[in-house]
Amino acid sequence: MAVQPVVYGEGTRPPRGDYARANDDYTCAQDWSAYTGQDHDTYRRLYERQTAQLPGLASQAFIDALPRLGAKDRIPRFDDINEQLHKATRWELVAVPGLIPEEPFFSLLANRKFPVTDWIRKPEEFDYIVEPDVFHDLYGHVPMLFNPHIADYMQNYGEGGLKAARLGSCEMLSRLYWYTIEFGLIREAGGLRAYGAGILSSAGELPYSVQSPEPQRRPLDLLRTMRTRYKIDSYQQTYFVIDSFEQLFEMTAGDFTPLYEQMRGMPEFAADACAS
Ligand code: HBI
Ligand code: FE
Repeated sequence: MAVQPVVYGEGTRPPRGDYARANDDYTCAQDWSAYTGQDHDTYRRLYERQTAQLPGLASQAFIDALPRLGAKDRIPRFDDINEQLHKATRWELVAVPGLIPEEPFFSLLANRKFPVTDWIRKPEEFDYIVEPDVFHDLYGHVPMLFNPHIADYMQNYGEGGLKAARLGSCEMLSRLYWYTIEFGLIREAGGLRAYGAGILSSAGELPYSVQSPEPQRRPLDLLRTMRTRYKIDSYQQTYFVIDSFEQLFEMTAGDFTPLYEQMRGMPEFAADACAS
């Protein structure tokens, strides 16, 4: 049965990936030989530009783990990264043709398999792309999977997602993912730093999220964060800050069912709302 692609955002764009080659669980093989010289050069240029600006902006845990991705001048083979990643936190990268529906996504996470989109943006998309490509998924997400607390938090998120799907609460839970794994900030000894993949893979949003006076920065709070809407195609107007990865893991380790019930009767917040 050919799996159906997922469209992102307002659903006007056809997805980029070739879903016909995906298995029933949406995974596919990373066809490394299909990458062109231009693809590898795009990855090299993205890697170089992003890495030059990490000091003082990216979480130290990210900076320390980044070399585990291996190749800097070409798109790495996922199997090469898996050797180290599995030893470190028992996670495994699997290739996917792009965004996949929530339940297959949650199932992969619940089994410590991280879906990595296997195509890369075109050179003309160097500065911005809406859908996650291999640079966003590999560079943005994978180094943090070497951190034991994030590794366990991501598996819990997958398990929690399967439960949320049964409870009709995926939208609230996806906001937690968005404001932590994608756009989370952390207070470290050196100051405020980014650990979210959407920030760490973006040349513009990395300095903006940590240094700009424009957005508001609030302590991560489940009831506030899961009721705060987000936009997928602009810099965030609100960032949520944690004090440590242990805090993130402990704060989210419990059963969310009562929280979903409690939030159903409460107002939501716009992405730029200042109210508490
Ligand atoms: N699919 N490949 C992929 N990568 C994601 O990060 C992803 C996804 N599907 C759904 C999704 N993220 C979010 O909606 C989660 O909150 C479920
Ligand atoms: Fe992502």
